[in-house]
Amino acid sequence: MGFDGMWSALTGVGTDPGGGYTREAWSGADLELREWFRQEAERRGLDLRGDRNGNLWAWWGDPDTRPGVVAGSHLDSVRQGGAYDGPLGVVSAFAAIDLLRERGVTPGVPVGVACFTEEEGARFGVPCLGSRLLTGVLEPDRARGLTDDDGDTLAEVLKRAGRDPAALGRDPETLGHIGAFVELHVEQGRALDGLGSAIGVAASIWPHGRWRLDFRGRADHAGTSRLADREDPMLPFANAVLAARTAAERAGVVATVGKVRVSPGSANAVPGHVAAWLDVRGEDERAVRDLVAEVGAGVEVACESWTPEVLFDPAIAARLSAALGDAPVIPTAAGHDAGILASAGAPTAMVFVRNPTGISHSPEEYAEPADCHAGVVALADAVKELADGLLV
Ligand code: HGY
Ligand code: MN
Ligand code: MN
Repeated sequence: MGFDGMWSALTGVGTDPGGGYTREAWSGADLELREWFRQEAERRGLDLRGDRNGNLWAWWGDPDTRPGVVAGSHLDSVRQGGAYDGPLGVVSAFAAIDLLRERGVTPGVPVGVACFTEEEGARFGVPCLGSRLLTGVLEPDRARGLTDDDGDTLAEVLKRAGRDPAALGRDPETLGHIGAFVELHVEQGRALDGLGSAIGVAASIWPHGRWRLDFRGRADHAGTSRLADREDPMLPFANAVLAARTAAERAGVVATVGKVRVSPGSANAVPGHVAAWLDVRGEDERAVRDLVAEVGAGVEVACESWTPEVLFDPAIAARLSAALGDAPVIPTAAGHDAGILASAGAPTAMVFVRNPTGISHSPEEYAEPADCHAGVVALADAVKELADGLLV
């Protein structure tokens, strides 16, 4: 089944009545997507391996004999997210293997398709959960204790999915299979559109992090409590949101509060507690950290995830740019499993596909079919280029 067939098979999975897709890790939608991945691997005679952290790998050739080239991404999404962020990379990886086979190319090293679990961190709060566990940058005990909005821990959810949470942890054997990794991803911005290029190559990922802010007050009656007597946590919360935006504009970084939890959440009660999540990113790590320190002054702040700047190997980026018709080499402010693998020392690259809307984490995220097909060709060329690099 070529790109279009695979793509259409996914379009009905995890659709959200509010729009877009909600495909959270270990949800029903995720289990459907995992089954899709298994079928596509089987259809191609690939050796399907699930690792201890819930990531999926489908191999053409045996990576136990020698490390190979892996292409992949993720299938989970943010809530009411777009169709392309993640799945475009996984579908394109299977289609790239098809294209290499149609060309009669035998890469000379094993070629794998990877699907990382909980890349968005939309359920358990830590993005790139699967690749962080794989590479050992996330402690398994912390991971097991992460909770979703229902208060279920990752350990409990894994058990319900028939998996052993005790198995979580750094996986040197699986890591050893990766001679090189390349992630194709829809661009989450409009740089390629502005450059008139369907394909791009990643130069870097900005440093970025996610912090939880807790504002505590005293629940009270919305009508009978005097304003002077109130300890309303909504006020310092509101000030923090406005302060984050002002500081971000001043520092040339971006700051977002996209998730807030108010408790108890009655329309006729002053809340007792407000929890909010602050996402801050910027080219300059110092500016990012200074913003968090400023906005978090006097507030309970907990860092839930931090990703230092990722500079992809410039030699690999240049080689791929040349192999892909002098594709532009551009930075991104979006985090990716490729960034985690690069930080762990794996030779890694990213290939971007033009997004004419520039919008992502939204149903408006888009890539033209012709650009998606160009992405498959680019990914196949990138895999072959990286495989040749492993053979020298
Ligand atoms: O949030 C991000 O940067 C990515 O889309 N997970
Ligand atoms: Mn993504
Ligand atoms: Mn994303």
